[in-house]
Amino acid sequence: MEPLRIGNLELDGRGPWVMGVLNVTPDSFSDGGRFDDPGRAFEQARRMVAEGADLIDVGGESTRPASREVGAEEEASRVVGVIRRIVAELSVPVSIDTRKAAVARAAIEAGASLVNDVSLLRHDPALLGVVASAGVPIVLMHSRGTPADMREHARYLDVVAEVKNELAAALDRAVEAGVERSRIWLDPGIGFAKTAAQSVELLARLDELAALGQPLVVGPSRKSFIGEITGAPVEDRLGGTAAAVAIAVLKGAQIVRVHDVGLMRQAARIAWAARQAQAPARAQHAESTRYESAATRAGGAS
Ligand code: HH2
Repeated sequence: MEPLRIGNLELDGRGPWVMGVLNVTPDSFSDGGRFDDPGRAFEQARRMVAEGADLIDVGGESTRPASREVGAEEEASRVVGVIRRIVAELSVPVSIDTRKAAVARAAIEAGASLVNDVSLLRHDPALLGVVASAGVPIVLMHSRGTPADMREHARYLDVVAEVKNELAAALDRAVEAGVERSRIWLDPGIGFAKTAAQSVELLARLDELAALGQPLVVGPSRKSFIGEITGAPVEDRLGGTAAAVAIAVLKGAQIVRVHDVGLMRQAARIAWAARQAQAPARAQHAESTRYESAATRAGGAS
């Protein structure tokens, strides 16, 4: 796989990337209203960078179930100044979490170097053109329906196979529209049109999505599946988030999108180290299977 590039940074195999969440919104599910003032948003970005964030994902519209859609102008006005200041004062790449072409364009002009689309290209047909012509990477996150009705779409016979097929179709669309394959990252969309059981299954079988050959982003941070399984309220889901981050990285995620950067960076790094430690064992297993099948072909199956 080619190294991941964003702006002039490169993910060179040294470990998972941590994407710090910055919601400049009044109504996000876990931090709504905490950072909707530009000064407080910038301070939060600074804190996340100090804790080891590799990039900051700035969003100006909540997409939690049943959230209110925000107009492009209002959304852009929430994020543009904050992005400009982060890019100027903190040396960290910024991604823009938006479904809208106009917001993506304004954010890229302000210095964002990645577009994070939670609509899987369904919301705005002009988004791909903006991404392709700017030459920035894009995260294609799996979802169905809209934030208003996504709960009704959590119906799958095999959630992993269907998410994989829908991600593969979006990947093809992006490539056809002129986005370079190496600039496309995929995300199973934990909690988006997924029940708690489906979200957990996607984490547990994430390696099946790795077969698509693209970098994987996973965003389990503080989400409701953790509350449903553990009973913990949204302000007390650090342990559940850390476990989900560790599973995601062990199963093949390269980027984790989290609110609590310092703690989740530790969890991600331990899981990454464990994954590296498994690699020789996997290679050995592949080698022994090869010997076995050669022996079987030669008739020496004893
Ligand atoms: N989750 C949320 C928003 N954007 N992007 C990616 N790639 N993956 C995710 O899992 C993901 C995402 C929802 O979380 P949050 O931003 O904290 O909440 P809200 O949508 O209420 O602002």
